[in-house]
Amino acid sequence: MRKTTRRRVAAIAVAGAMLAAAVAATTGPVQAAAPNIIVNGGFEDGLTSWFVNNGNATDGATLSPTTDAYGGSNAVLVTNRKTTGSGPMQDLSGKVQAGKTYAITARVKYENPNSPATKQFFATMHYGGGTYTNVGTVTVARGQWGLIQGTFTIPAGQSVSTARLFIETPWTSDPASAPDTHLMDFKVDDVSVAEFVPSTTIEALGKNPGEGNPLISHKFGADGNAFVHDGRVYIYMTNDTQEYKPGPTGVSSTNTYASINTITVISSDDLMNWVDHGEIPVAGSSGVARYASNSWAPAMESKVVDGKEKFFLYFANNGGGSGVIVGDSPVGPWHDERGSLLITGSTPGASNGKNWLFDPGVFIDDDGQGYLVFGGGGDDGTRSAENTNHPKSTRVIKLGDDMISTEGSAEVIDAPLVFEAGHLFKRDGKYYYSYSSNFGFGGAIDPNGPPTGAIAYLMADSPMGPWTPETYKGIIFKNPGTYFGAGGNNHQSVFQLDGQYYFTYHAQTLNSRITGGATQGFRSPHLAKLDFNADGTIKEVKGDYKGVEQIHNLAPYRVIEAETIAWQQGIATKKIDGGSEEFGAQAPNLVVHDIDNGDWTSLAKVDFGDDGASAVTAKVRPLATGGKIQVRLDGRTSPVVATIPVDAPLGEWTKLTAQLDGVTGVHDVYFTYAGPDGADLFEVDSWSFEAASSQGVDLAVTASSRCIGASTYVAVTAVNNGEVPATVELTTPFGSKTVADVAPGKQAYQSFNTRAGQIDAGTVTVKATATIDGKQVTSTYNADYAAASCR
Ligand SMILES: [Ca+2]
Ligand SMILES: [Ca+2]
Ligand SMILES: [Ca+2]
Repeated sequence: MRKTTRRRVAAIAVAGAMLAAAVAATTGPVQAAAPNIIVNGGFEDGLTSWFVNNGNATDGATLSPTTDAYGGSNAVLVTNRKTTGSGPMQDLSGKVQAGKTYAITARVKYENPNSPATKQFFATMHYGGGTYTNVGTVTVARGQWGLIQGTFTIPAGQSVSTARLFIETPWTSDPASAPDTHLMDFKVDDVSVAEFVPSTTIEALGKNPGEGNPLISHKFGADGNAFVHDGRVYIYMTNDTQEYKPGPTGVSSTNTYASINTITVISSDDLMNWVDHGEIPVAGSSGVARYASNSWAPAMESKVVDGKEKFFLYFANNGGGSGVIVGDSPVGPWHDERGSLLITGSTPGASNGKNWLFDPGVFIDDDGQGYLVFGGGGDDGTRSAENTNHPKSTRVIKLGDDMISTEGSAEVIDAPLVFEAGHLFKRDGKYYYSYSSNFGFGGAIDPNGPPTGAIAYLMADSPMGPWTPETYKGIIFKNPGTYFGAGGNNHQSVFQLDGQYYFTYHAQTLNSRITGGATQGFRSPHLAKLDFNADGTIKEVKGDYKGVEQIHNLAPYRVIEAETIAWQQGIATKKIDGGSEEFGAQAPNLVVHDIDNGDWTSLAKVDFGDDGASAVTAKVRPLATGGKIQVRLDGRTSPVVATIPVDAPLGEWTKLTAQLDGVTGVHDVYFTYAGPDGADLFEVDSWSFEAASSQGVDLAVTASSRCIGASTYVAVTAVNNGEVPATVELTTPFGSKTVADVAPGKQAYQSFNTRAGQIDAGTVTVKATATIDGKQVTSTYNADYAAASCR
């Protein structure tokens, strides 16, 4: 099996030949797996493929094997150096290509007691002639192995016919004048050069424990539109993550929105723990609406049509039009019922020839009539005050009963300084049209209207308005730049949950935390409470990281998708085949992946009750040996209350359980992931907890191993010592069996054929469920069996 590399690389700026390279302080992205192109990088084959750099006539040194290795049992020792460039070299001609980016790592150590306490080392590429480029570096303490790291892109026009890599110390013209400083002996081990394949996994802590904003920190999501269904709020967002392409320094190119053709969905019923439902493929050749090329700024409503509740997801096909797809549930499956865009330039009243036909906002009134607001832009190039303050670029139109057609003509909304992000809602018989103001079209901005890039609103007595400048009531939310430094566009929605109104907005907060301040247009969803004055006007919202309060505790005694996350660091999510155990067979199911040693996820305010939890179960797919899940309460460095060893067959989904003792009351639960460094440890699909009970199901469980012929068997016996019948599930590594209605005093028994002549000692798990005093109670027992050999 080929060993793959997977490591964090430090960002490195490479300067000219033999000059000190400046190393940036930021942590670069984790690189995805790619093979090492260095031969014998660990010197386990002695000096094979290595020689002394001979780029200059004066270079010279002696290479010899040493058993003082960083890895394995050998390394290389460099002695008798004549120049600072005299170090071990390998020829990469024909292996590296111009224009490609590579990651380099190597271990280096020097021990000369007369040398400085620290010393810088370089990995350097020599492309022939005088072209030397430092591609990785470290400053290492004397006597310790240091890690040379770097990423480098070979310039597009660079000849690589004599590409060579070597390890050296910083150049100086007269090294012999201070040989202990410049020409010390050193050792090198574990040299690796691999093509750099950037990972889009976000490594930064993007959402601080205890805080509510941004709602998610493992991906982006813009233009959030909230939709409440069955006590749960779903937020549909422009999938900015499609444009996120971090380079070797961990910084992405700017978000142009051009490639965005999916909509990302999250949901929560408590406003702190958010479930990732993945991406809806809306536009493009593999989208539901193949006639569209983009899916920006979604909006969602549901309505019973022909006796069946349907879910209508509207989207902007860039600035040119708007479409709608139809779902069977808030998370699909999705259908194209129309076959063409809903709003185009030929929609009656929609276009004035200069406005955008995007940003659909859907609203259904109490009488079942649907409305769509849309539109934006409208700069006519005149730089006039009239065009700036009254571009009249947005519209409202009635929807047909089917919600996928329009009725009549679109009416102009004359909202002061309007630009985009129209959203319509109703409260106490009043209708509200909120929108983002523009950033100036060149004319003087009317001080009686909103400031630029803010969320402003109008109030009227009908969904159709008329929406005149006289209905303008002020602003709800200033530009996000006011609160978070990074500004940009502004987008909002309003929803009601448990009697409270909330306001969604977006801000480039995760983007800014990834880069340490700079932003490239990647937006994240935020929430705030929305309060009203007695006259129905809106109290201004202020942006913050604190967000909103969790509105109720999380119930643990059930399946909880592992893609339910309050706070996390270092993980990513992906969709897998099959439905969701928690949300149903038709709902998409995601798993947490890219789990490295030190990564973690968490659930906020889990209520274990007075009797507490007796066990925690993870549905996992092991990818490496030696991984484990540690469960902690109230902090990611708090004491471990349970450990789930993830030792099961690699690549197979399996449920693993650990017992919990004395976990009662309400706690934030942290799952911290541990295992060997550099390995992709496992994936997690779901969690579940089992309630302890003062009235548990009373079982006596025993397990044993024995031989029948040449095969080993594991036998499990569970005697029901309780007073009511119990359903008993016997689980071993060799299979499981469920016995229903085991009467008091009776037993469940199964002998499992291991189909092996020899087995190691192990543990069986027995789960019993019974109804005690009208309450369903589940108890879990473990029992050990001995190793056996029947050969
Ligand atoms: Ca070695
Ligand atoms: Ca990770
Ligand atoms: Ca899942």
